[in-house]
Amino acid sequence: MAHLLSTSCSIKVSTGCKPYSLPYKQDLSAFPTSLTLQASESPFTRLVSRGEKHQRNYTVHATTLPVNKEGPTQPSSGSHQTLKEPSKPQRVMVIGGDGYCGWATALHLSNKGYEVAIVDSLVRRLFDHQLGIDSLTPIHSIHNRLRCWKSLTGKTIELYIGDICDFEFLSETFKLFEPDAVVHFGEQRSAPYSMIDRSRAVYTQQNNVTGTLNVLFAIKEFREQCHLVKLGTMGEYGTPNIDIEEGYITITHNGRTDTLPYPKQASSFYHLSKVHDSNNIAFTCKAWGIRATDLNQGVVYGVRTDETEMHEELCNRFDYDGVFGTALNRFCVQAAVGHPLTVYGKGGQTRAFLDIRDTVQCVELAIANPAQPGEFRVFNQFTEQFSINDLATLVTKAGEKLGLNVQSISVPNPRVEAEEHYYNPKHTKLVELGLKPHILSDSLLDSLLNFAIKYKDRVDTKQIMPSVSWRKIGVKTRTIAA
Ligand code: NAD
Ligand code: USQ
Repeated sequence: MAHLLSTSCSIKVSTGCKPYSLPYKQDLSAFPTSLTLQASESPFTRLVSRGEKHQRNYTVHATTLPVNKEGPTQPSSGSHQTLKEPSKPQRVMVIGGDGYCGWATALHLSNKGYEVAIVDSLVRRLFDHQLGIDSLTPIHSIHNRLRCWKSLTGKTIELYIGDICDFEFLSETFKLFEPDAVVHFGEQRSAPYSMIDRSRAVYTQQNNVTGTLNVLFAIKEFREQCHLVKLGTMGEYGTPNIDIEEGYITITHNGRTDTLPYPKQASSFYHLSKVHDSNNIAFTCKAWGIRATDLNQGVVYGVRTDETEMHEELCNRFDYDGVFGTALNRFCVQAAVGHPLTVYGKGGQTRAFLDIRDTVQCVELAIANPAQPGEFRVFNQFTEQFSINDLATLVTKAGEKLGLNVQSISVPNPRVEAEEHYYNPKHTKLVELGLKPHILSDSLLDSLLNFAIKYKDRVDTKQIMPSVSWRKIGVKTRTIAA
């Protein structure tokens, strides 16, 4: 599929931008950029939007190597750090670095002294165009973002634009950048998107599973010692009626005992793609000695990190629509615009959550404390758990304090999931490595709500109600493009 999707494109990005210092309103469009694109038809055109042509698989090697003055965070005590030169900044490739978690992480790692390269196909921006949705926050082009970062900090983040399903492209990026660690965020990450219709279900699994397989092969072929830090999801486990362990469970059966991968019960084609990834990674750790950390992340909320706050042009995306928006972020936007909070079904669904500032912290901890060769390490990456009803109550109270009139409605659940269930996942391993969680406090909810209020004029309220049904997959609704 990757080859079928290939197009021949090249982009030249001039790096001759004038340095500038902190002002918020500076217009970066003044910096010269020269683009040359050639694109050919591909099946992907049919997959996500008819009648449009897209650019796929173009490669950019935009910048020269950075000169960093600080070293990265050192491993916490008790870790099994085995890198040869731990004091030297490591080279970290952030796949999916233009997305919500990836952008914040790339900046954070760059700020901490790592040499960072972003690899991204920008396909997420394309999904937004095709579905007619947009981030609550205005987001700048990846080129402007990186120029802004360089101007503010003097640090360069390399940029490779292309599809990791194209192994030729990925190989080139590995050979050019020579990563010590790869943080892999680069997947189609929306459960509702994967449940729109057959083509999106197939696309999600092909994109995610093939992309991850290619990363594994690239590590094996070009960077054997490279540590893979892969973003998985808490949704891989489902909602079993027993405690959820971190990756493995010890079972005694018919008098014999073994420690086995924890059973997986994912509940969307997206979540299933993560299960398939985990199996492929576990196998290659065993077979080829790959070192890997699977971060089973909960639902992320928030938008600000120390780095994205430094300038408006570094602002992260914030999804609130019914396809890409996630529970708490959506509720804050709904409260800000006076839309009732959309509790699906009974609202007893309980999930694990974390602040985006903890996402970047956890990834840094995983990189600084790498897995051993051959080790498939699993961390449950979240800080707290809430039911959807809990979240609705918290947002209602916080909204009222700000003078908002917040109501909730029970929306017929578009998903197939337990609406009342036991939920007790463990999450101690990242804390043992030094994670200092940001807890969902009143003041944090306040600031999230104020943030949503600041941008409320950009909200398209037509995008708020869920438009994808697990049971009626393939039935077109008014908000989904053909
Ligand atoms: P996102 O959609 O904002 O970003 C994903 C990025 O990956 C996009 O920039 C996209 O263009 C890129 N991408 C996708 N397929 C690619 C490919 N084949 N080649 C190159 N680039 C590709 O998603 P996010 O919210 O930042 O999530 C990042 C990762 O974290 C995902 O793997 C997701 O499953 C996981 N995760 C996210 C959350 C959450 O709440 N956002 C929670 C748990 C896990
Ligand atoms: N929900 C509502 N109302 C809403 C939105 C969601 O009740 O308006 C409910 C859903 O039914 C579900 C729960 O909230 O029970 C979580 O849904 P979500 O959309 O916030 O998150 P989910 O689809 O699970 O996916 C998100 C990210 C995904 C990541 C996952 C982590 O999009 O990339 O893998 O969170 S986890 O949930 O732990 O699997």
